[in-house]
Amino acid sequence: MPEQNAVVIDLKFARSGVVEALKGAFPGREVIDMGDPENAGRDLSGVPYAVVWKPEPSLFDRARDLKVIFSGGAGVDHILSAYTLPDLPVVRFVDRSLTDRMSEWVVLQCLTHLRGVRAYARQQRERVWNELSPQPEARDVTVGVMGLGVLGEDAVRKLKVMGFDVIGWSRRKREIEGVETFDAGGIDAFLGRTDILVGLLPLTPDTRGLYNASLFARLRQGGALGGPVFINAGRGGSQVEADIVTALEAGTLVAASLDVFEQEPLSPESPLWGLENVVITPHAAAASDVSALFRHVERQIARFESGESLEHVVDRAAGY
Ligand code: NDP
Ligand code: OXD
Repeated sequence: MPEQNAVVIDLKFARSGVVEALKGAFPGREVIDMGDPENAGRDLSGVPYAVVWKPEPSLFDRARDLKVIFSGGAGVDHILSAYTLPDLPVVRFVDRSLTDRMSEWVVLQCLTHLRGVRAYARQQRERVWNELSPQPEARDVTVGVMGLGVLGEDAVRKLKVMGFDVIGWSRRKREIEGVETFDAGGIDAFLGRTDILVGLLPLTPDTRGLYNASLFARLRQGGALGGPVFINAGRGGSQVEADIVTALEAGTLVAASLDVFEQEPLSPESPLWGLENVVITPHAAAASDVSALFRHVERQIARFESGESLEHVVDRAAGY
């Protein structure tokens, strides 16, 4: 039987990153790495902690004495929706490195659309010297961020530093200095002001399919970029890709940047690949730094074992 304070790891991340990060992690504890074939048949009874990203479905039956489940990422839909979980605390990954990476991606995408990066790349391929005008400034563009949690709030602050006019929307009203915010009921007012929509929402029953034709039609038409832009790095299940394609073709949207998709990997058949005004990244906006993840889990276990409350515990009823 494993030691009483063991940690089981089932992370479907790049294997080399997990192996490297495990060196020296969890000092004084037995670590059972399910990525190691030698552990395939291990008895997991008595193990109190699991660190998981898309774990094997049988894990929660086998590790029946778990006390805390740690998500390998900020999102928890990968576990809440796919398994019948024991009634235990689920802790999400919150870390500076992940937050910084996400804000880099969001700011990059907003600037890409503001500064016509796609159009200049096309001109360069065609050896065309042509200055695009007019050249709107960030202050002429309102970025509406949906989801004002750890990631949304940081993105809002960094977009403001770049000069964008930034507004935000979340389920409950959030106060962020210098930013107009809207709660769930204020969605129409929020959308009607938004030129670039940034999705940083978790996937829950309430947010599934939210980014659809009806929502795109309520964004501010016209505006400094010629029409609305849609950017999503939350979850692909919140978007209706057929509606994105139709909106782009009809001009209801003028451009998009997508890091997440209804089905991942995105099918080679998806029409999104072929659209000039769409930026596609392969769910790479903010990868988890595995060493930082293990340090975060170590800190939370230390709190738990000394009787302090765990941080970043998921509200299982709300789904995030
Ligand atoms: P948080 O839990 O900190 O924030 C979630 C935000 O979404 C909160 O502001 C919350 O509102 C809001 N929200 C949730 N449900 C609704 C709803 N129905 N209507 C309106 N607002 C809602 O999460 P994070 O900021 O840490 O992460 C957000 C998501 O980003 C993750 O769940 C994950 O899916 C995704 N992600 C993607 C990555 C990538 O690489 N593409 C990397 C990491 C995360 P309230 O403030 O009222 O609670
Ligand atoms: C996460 C992700 O949720 O990488 O952390 O998607």
